[in-house]
Amino acid sequence: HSADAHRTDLMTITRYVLNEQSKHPESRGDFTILLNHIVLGCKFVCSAVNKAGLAKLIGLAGETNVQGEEQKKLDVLSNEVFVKALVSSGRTCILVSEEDEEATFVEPSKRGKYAVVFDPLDGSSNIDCGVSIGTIFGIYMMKDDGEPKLEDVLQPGKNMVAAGYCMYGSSCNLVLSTGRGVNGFTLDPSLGEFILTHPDIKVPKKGKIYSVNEGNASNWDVATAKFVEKCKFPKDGSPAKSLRYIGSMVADVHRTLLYGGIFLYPADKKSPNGKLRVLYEVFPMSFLMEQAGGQAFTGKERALDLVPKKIHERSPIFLGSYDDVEAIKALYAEQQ
Ligand code: AHM
Ligand code: MG
Repeated sequence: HSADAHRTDLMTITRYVLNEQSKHPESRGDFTILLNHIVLGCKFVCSAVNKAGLAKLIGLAGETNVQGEEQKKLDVLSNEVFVKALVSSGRTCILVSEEDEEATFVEPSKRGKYAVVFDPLDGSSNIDCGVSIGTIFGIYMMKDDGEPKLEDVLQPGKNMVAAGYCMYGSSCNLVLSTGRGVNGFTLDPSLGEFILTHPDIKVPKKGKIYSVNEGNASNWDVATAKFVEKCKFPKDGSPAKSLRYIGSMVADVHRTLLYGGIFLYPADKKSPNGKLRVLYEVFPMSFLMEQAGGQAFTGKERALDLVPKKIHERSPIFLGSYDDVEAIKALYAEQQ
């Protein structure tokens, strides 16, 4: 009968977070409310992404609607939905989005104690060919009750109280950590609810896959080049690793979490700080990877120790299975 129980006792993401919170009497449901607004944003983007191909086919995209407005691009639309949902939650003070040059300071009457950093639609160059894309988010607690300042979001990743992503793929998957492990939820479209399908995700200690844009190889530093060489031509008798690279961070990290291995976006001569953004790409994914038992390294330090100076700062990143990240750390140590 346990299989029956599994199907009828649905652990929704709201129920899960409420359960978590009841262990912490000091939190008064504010986090649950904030998360519900993030979840709403994810459901909206999921539905918009699913319709995108069709809209294009029947000639909606780029055309004007009844109000005479041009159809908004999906990433712009997603950003607006997230900003409005987060502000109206009444639980946020500062928002940093990849889409907005400046941080958004929430007006005093709608302020709460959280700061949210997010990339509303990462990998948007993949939309037109139907490849998985996603939303990435991280949540900080404001440092104090005073006026919100940019410093409140320029905190190291280890100070995040929660982080997660939602992947819009063959199914819609939301992966979340509130600092006590990682859990995966899948959207049941008929219920409109995220149901716990991947409890307590642990990344395998060592993986068989490496994931990197090898087109940049001629510009890599010595440690990265040596590492990838070892993946292909291991000298210790272990089998060569497989290469998988989607070019959509959420999808590449999701696979790494579930199957193990390593995801790299290293520095190169053309981009000395790599490509990915610290606050809303590197930090949330590093937070999840550590919470799942893996590691995240910048080439210099533990990724979550980095203290960003600017909201759109970039950093090289190596994250994934514990042993695989250990190997790249050793190669960087050799270069010292
Ligand atoms: P974007 O924020 O402009 O969509 O770029 C971020 C994406 C990530 O999803 C992905 O990991 C990376 O860019 C791929 O970059 P590249 O095409 O250089 O390999
Ligand atoms: Mg992005």
